[in-house]
Amino acid sequence: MKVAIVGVSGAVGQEFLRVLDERNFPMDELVLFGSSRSAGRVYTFRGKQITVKELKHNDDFKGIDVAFVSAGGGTSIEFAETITKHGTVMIDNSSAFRMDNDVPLVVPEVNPEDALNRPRGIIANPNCTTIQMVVALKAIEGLSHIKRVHVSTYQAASGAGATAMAELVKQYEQLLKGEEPTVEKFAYQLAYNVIPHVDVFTDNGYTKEEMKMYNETRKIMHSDIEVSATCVRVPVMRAHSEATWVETEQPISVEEARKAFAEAEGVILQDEPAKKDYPMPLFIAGKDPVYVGRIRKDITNPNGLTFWTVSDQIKKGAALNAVQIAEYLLKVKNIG
Ligand code: 11C
Repeated sequence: MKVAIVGVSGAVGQEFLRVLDERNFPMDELVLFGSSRSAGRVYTFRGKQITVKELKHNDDFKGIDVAFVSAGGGTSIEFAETITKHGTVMIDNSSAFRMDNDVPLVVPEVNPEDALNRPRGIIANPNCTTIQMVVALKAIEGLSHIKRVHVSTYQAASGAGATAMAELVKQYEQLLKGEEPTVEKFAYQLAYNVIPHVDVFTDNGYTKEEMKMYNETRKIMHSDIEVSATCVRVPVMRAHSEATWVETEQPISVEEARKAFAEAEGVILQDEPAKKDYPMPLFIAGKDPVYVGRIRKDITNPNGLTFWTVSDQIKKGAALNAVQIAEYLLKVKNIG
């Protein structure tokens, strides 16, 4: 196995290094790519020093089995042909190809087989808020078809990248010193604030992030499910949280839901509110699963159930999900 990471210097790129190592991903060689700015940097992987190559339109991907790409949509679009033309499977973290009919959009706990049908050699990794939601929804869908979801997200700074995380830290430091905070990555100061605005607004009043949750969920779940989202940026470093209300065809009891979550792949049930035990981003940053708690009947709807999820945005929301896709392809002997 020969593996590449494209965009290795970014927050997700760095997480790819950690996740591949942590999971003992089988490989003979790792090749790192970046922009002209990060070319020449050296990263250590499994005790070996690897120099970042500049991503260029050449034959550098010849012989590479799988490329984990996280360098923004523009780079993905520009380099997809260069990356895939010799048979490399491109697992793309950007939103560039997610809704294309000939590109599968995959969460291994939900629709792994979709990864096998990839006419363009590209598999898209969904948006981080969608990933954690569909992992949880899969458990409920197994009990009764989900007709409708309302979801409100509490998204960490990490979703906007490493520089945004640094900006949040800097804002607190500046405010403590009585200085004017730097505001570059977010619409407003995020420290001591929440911002109901992630990505750009679309014509229907929802943001692109909110519409991704609508469209991507339907594609991944192969479902007519309706999703109405409000996406909010909160001053948290790297795990996203979501408050979710689902309406199912048949009523589901809290006990049934708890059992389904406890047995679901990729889910940890953390739901003992009387003991103040529920998932929180502070304690879940750096962890793999999607944590589910605060499960209760929706008092406004007999077919409604509501719960709270938290998952690390850079891990399950990005790098880990992509590596799990590659692990699935290896398991079914589809690559390597
Ligand atoms: C955020 N969810 O938290 C975004 C980041 O479509 O891959 C990921 C955007 C995407 O800002």
